[in-house]
Amino acid sequence: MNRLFRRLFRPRSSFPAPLFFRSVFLFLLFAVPVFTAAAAEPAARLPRQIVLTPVRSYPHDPASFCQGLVCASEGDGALFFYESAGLYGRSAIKQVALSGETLRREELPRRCFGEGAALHDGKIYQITWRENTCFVYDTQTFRLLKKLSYKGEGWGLAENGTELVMSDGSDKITFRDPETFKPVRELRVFWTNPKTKEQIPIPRLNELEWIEGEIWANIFETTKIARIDPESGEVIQLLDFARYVPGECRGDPQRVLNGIAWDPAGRRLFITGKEWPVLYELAIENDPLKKTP
Ligand SMILES: [Ca+2]
Repeated sequence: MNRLFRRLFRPRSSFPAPLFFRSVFLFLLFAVPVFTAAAAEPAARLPRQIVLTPVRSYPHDPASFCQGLVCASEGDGALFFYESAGLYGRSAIKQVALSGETLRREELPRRCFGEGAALHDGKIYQITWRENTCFVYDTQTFRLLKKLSYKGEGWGLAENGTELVMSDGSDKITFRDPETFKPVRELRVFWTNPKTKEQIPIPRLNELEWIEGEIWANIFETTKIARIDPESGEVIQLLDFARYVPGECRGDPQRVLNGIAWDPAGRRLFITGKEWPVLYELAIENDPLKKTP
């Protein structure tokens, strides 16, 4: 290749090929591979309308006031969860097996109300409702590494690979620096009325999950999860989980849907709720990224 470049960029007098052929060669050399690479990119996004199907259910501790749920896996690939539990005097960060068994548990101070949790760079981040504190733990030992502070309420937490993504009960999503917890940017979440094109704010965003380049947020005291475009804030789809609310929790304003976790390797969605006795695994029926065996 070096010889080829030297020949191409030799002084004109010693290069016999006309300028036209040199231009064509350069186009083929640089532009074509770029176009080919772009064309070979897999579809990175889920369809605008996805369909979810239940796969199976697992036990969930009915004493756990689930405020945040995130998937993780052992070295052997076995999946488990980190779960943040809320309420004053009952808040904790937990490692929970798929069977529902609590494998590890660290209590929060009694003055703290646990909220969303996320994993980033081998650490668990757990925010609190009105205590303006994010606890950061080592994933292996649950040792408290540091405490970060922020203004306002803490509701849901997720991460997008480089930033933490946080809700505060309004229609606002805040992207934060994982080192300092300082806000990087904000997003307002809205739904566009298809008839009037009016943009309607969607408040009470709660537990979050980052799924295939989208923010998924459950809307407090409803059975709905919004799929949100993280660039514009527009709601792509509202998914309704009313059929999954356990009989004993129906009509109870406390025991609502409030746990969303995504397993990117198995492409599995897990949902549960506050003091729900069950956790569901669901699959995306029309998932373009799911490899068929
Ligand atoms: Ca989550």
